[in-house]
Amino acid sequence: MSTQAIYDAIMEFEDDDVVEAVKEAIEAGVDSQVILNEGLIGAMDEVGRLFSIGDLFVPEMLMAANAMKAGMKVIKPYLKGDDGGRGLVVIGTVEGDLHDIGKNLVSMMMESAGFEVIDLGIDVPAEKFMKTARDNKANIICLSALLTTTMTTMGETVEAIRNSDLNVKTMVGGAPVTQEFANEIGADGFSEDAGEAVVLARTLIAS
Ligand code: B1M
Repeated sequence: MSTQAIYDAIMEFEDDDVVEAVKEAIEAGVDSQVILNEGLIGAMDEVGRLFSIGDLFVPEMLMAANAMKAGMKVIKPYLKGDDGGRGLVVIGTVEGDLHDIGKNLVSMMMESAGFEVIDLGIDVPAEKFMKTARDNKANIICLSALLTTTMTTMGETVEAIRNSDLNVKTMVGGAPVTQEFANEIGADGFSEDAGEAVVLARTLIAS
């Protein structure tokens, strides 16, 4: 069984069909990472491409995002965890940025890997990241940004954390974020995707 039905249902913004297609794929034994990467994320990449060339608009992008979220709810319990994760992670999308699908995915994968996760949601100011980390003695703050404009905010947030008295590592990610950018802003780590984020978090905590 392929993941085409999942992909198609997202492209048609049909939340119920996405849920059904994901359930069918799981029942047919398709690997959860394949469902995620080929079906769910694959469709969102295409939505982004169509938006870039003016074939889709914001309301449609939002409907696709909601359809993807419906699918993510179904797949959440099947994302493979292991017993490697220990520690507390505070995660959020930086101030000015409303994208949360990738951040939610990182959050889910961290939880499945055994980390305790406090998810602050979207549009999160630096002060809120720092207060939450301080109040909960977090090991890592994870920042997500999807817009080139909010990469600046990400840099400012990392700087504020570094200039504070907090003993916490910072990890950054999101489609426009790169390792070079992470180095430039002084983040402790960068990960390309949610799976890599788990491995990196474990390494940072051990270091
Ligand atoms: Co927006 N949007 N959007 N959007 N949107 C992008 C990002 C864009 C690339 C589309 C495009 O032009 N092709 C473009 C940004 C261009 C740029 O900055 N250069 C864009 C734009 C322009 C905008 C608006 C400005 C549009 C407008 O209003 N004119 C507006 C901005 C609103 C704001 O934030 N202030 C806007 C709005 C929206 C919606 C609200 C409609 C919706 C978001 C809904 C939601 O998230 N709840 C939306 C969507 C859906 C997208 C696209 C199509 C899909 C994003 C997504 O969910 N991808 C996106 C195009 C694209 O990226 N292909 C686009 C799937 C997700 C799993 O991937 O988030 O990259 P991603 O996460 C990955 C990795 O990046 C990584 O792990 C995940 C994979 O495992 N990762 C991390 C992410 N965060 C991490 C944190 C970590 C580690 C890894 O911590 C350590």
